[in-house]
Amino acid sequence: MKISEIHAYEIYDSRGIPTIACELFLESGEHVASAVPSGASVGKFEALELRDGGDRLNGKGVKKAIDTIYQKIAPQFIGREIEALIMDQELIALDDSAQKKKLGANAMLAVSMALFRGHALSLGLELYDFMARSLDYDEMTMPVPMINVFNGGRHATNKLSVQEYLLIPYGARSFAQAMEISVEIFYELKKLLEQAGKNTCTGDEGGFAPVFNNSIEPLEFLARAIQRAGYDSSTVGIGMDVAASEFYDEKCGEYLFDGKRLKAHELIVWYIEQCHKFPIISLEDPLAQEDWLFWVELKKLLGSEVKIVGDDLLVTSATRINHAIELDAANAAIIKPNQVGTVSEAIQAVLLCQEHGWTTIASHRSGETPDTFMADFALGVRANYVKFGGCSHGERLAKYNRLLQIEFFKSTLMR
Ligand code: 2PG
Ligand code: MG
Repeated sequence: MKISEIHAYEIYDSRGIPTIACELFLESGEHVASAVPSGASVGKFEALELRDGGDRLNGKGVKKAIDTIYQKIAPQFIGREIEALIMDQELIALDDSAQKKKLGANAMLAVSMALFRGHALSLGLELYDFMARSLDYDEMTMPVPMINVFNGGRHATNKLSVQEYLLIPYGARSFAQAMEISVEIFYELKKLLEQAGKNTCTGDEGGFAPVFNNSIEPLEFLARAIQRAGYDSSTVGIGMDVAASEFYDEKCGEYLFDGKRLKAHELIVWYIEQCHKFPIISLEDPLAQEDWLFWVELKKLLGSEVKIVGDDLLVTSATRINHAIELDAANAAIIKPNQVGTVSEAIQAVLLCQEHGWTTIASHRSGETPDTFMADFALGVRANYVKFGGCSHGERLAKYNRLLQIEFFKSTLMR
């Protein structure tokens, strides 16, 4: 089926920041849409977003990126038979710069996502099914959600050092049960916060964002909520996205954590202590994005029990993941297509992780739209976990709900 038109226009994400919507039309008249997410705690090595600069919308406009789609990208593909994998390679070839400076990762990803959706539609397949078939995966398993319950760091104004606290219902028998467990704990947490006189407003990713005295208090609240909801560590684990690059002082090589200046080894001791006290099973970006030696140290000390997850460290880049594999610096990777600019490169990152027995976590960004692409992506590439935010905010739940929809119809068909 041929592509007849590609359009792009400016929309706004969950923080009111402009982003790109792309619509691709097939010659049948059918069409698909995509919308690009955007991060706040952005890794130094991520592919770059093209933003307009100037006074309009605080310089965050994306009209230049939209012009790039109309002038440099769309003309390559219009009138041709849709072939997502081949066209994605052509897209990559259009910008050979290290961080996609020429076209902008936002412009590229908008089209890349639309190509995958359009190709799936042209074959009459669901997106996840199209992706799985293109990888020759015939059996699919539902990923486990990592649900954001507390927001800190750059995602809230509460001055909490740790960016995200996550509940991980890994013992659930289905995605539906995993969501049910998570929501029950979310309700308990709200009650506990209310009883403690704490604010229950939510941060950027739909987790609560009250003021805490230190980074241990949220762990205590979460552990109590898990218990009060009737669960224990055989079913539910805890994760943290520390986003440590955000509080790393590069000049002195120290971490400004909980009002103190810590050396990397002191922060590692803090992690070890918390892992002994709480059922922590995942630590994302526990150290800064260039503090490789201490990543290796932490992986040695905790890697057999805990997922040591690279996000800013790896930025979904095959080159950086390969380096981490060589050093044995982590055992899991966050996968975000907008960190590399195309869906194909994100798939390559997943395959590399899978080849080396690493865990993969398909992730949203803190600036999101209701686009559910990442839910299908996670299932199609067989990611082990998904991290789509908390049990509130429509743009977060849209993605969890998409997985519920897929699971419902798959199990209904099997019955
Ligand atoms: C992260 C992400 C998503 P941001 O650090 O993992 O939770 O945040 O999109 O702001 O980089
Ligand atoms: Mg992160």
